[in-house]
Amino acid sequence: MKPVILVTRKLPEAVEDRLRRDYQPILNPTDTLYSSADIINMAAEADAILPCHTEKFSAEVIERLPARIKAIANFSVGYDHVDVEAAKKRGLIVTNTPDVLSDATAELTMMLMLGAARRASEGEKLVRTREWKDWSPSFMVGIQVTGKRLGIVGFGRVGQVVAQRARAFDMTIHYHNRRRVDPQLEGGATYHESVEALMPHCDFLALHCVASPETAGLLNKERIAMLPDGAVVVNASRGTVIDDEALIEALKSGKLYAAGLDVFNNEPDINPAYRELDNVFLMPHIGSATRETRDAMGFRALDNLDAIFSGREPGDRVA
Ligand code: 8YV
Repeated sequence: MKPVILVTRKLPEAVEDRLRRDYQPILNPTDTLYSSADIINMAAEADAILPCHTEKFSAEVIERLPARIKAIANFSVGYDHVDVEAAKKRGLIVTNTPDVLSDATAELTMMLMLGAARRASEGEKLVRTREWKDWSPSFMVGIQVTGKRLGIVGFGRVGQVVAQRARAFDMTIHYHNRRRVDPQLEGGATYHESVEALMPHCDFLALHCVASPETAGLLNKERIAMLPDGAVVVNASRGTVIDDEALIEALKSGKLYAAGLDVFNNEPDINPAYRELDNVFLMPHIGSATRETRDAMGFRALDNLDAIFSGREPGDRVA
């Protein structure tokens, strides 16, 4: 008997084809957003769950999952939506999909930097609403990305690709990471031992750290004050790493020139003040949203399931 996989969201065609070939998938063709109660009920028939970050697996949900569930094979690199300790306690295997979304997320980060610096939201709005009337030397003047200092918090897979892409813009790279990375992977980037030490070196600040209790509200009022005046902040990691009130205040006061945000606290019901600000470039959590990457994420999740159900250790085990 092929194992039964509960797939919580509609996945790319090629991924669902492979699921149908190798498993008995419970698919979600209408892409309905399931509640925790729905998932617990549907899991009664399943041997494993293939969820996205939109489904939360708290300790309570994990405790209520039927005993036959062996694994949660995430379609995401981030797994802050899963209580990993609770999963470990229950002997549940948890996997993620690293590597395959680093390029797409780095592209989006560059877009956030460029969009914020060059006032993309304002410009697009002007053209679409027919409010663009003329041109002058002072019209829509932004700031340049080329040659600036980029500070990266979290120099893992995505952070390192962002550094590579940013070097093509002649940016000088500074970073903070829990541990200094191998000098070969640094590519000449300067390591700072603390977030505080990094802040004064950031004309642009890109957040690429994992969401955890330690990084919640990492970019707060005190740290924003340590950034150079007129800095630009971009975030394509998780909304929780930013203290929204502090960021909004700094964008309003002019302490920060602009921000580019793809992720938010409480998505999609974000802090409404962001919508009122011209100097934020907003995207709806699409860092990995390319055809190539979404296929690769699905295949990576399936590689993990294949390993689990053939008694091998999955490549991307996080619990
Ligand atoms: C995905 C992400 O859109 O992989 C992640 O951690 O944030 C995004 O790339 C989403 O999580 C898919 O479940």
